[in-house]
Amino acid sequence: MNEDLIIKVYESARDQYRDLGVDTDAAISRAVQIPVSMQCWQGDDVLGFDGSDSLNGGIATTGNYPGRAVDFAQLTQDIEKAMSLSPGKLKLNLHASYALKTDPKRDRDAYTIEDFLPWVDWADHLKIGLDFNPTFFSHPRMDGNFTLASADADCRRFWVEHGRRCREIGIGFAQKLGSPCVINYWMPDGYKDQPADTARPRERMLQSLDEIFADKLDERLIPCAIESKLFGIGAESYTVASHEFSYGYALSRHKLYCLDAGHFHPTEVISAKISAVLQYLDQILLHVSRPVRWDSDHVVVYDDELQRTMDEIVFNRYENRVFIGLDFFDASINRVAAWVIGLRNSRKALLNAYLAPLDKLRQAEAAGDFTSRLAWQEERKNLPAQAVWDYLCLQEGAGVGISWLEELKRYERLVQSKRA
Ligand code: RNT
Ligand code: ZN
Repeated sequence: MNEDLIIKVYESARDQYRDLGVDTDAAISRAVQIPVSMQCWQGDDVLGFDGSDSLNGGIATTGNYPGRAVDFAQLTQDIEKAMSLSPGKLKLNLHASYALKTDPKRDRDAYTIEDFLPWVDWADHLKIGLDFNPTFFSHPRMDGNFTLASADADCRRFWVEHGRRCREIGIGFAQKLGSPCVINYWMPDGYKDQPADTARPRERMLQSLDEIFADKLDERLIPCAIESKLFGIGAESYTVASHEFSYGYALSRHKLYCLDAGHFHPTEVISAKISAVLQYLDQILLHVSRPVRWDSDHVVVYDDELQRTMDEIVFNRYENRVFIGLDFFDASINRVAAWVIGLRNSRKALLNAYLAPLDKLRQAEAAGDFTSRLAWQEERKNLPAQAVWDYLCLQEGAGVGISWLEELKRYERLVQSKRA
């Protein structure tokens, strides 16, 4: 589509929305301002750079599409490519396993910001913030699937120290980049079969987390979240940091709760939980993902649940209380395209939330006119949001329509396919 046509189509959409009381220009400027944190781990199948050659801890990447990024230069090149095709404000979400160790003998219990300086310089250069995650998986110091809840005191000490280091590193990121660094704690600890003792591991987990968070650091710079999970591969029967455990921890310790879309029973959805937990918590973190039959971490598509999730944030004015992070890893398609598709869909759903005829919906509801509410909800689905989206992409220089795909194919040919 040529530029003139995009603008013409946009102007007609703008008029249509105006008749419904929706300001499309305002919707665009709000939608592009919301930071979406892009997961670094989509680019290399969650392997990281600090020594592991296989992924464990109850998660798995499937597929063997060629062109996986294997080092800092390749991964940042891929991230930049994906970012250039994804409109709106972005952050990069880094895992501690992506350390570029200045001393090869240094282990995760001794990492400092020195081990991440190339990332900081890179982020600074791109003018984006960094979020962070301690990596409690893919490491020889794990005790089976256990880390912070291990019965082995030495093992626990190692992982507590890792968790503490990551808070300090996060403070450094926030200060150097002038943007808060959200830190997410996800621990895979759990059992394949039903344990005889479900309580003691949780007592140890709680104690370890309390030790990690004992130092009084400025949590406005490093909002810290605990991510719950229902089960992992090889930990199907019991997960220490379950929903009740993690939510309770966040509530009682003034932490954030991280809701991952794939970490609940298959008929549960995180969109239904946001306004409930925010009655009690100041802020939460989302891991926007897509479970297909299980916690499969499929690429985020533009489906009803994604829209409902973004609606919840926007309709309730939770923009400053909900941090949005993406969490999927797919190795069966071009990995950079996977990012672009997930990022574009997330932003498109945010835009569409701002384009909803919310006044009409809420007025109908307040009047008890549920007929009109349903009629408007259905009408909304076919309003010309695509025209507004195309215009947003044009303004942001992020590729209109599917033109990004051609650019991506070129990148695959010239860059990714040349990798060993
Ligand atoms: C695992 C959790 C966790 C990870 C990332 C890599 O089930 O969702 O968030 O996916 O930390
Ligand atoms: Zn997650």
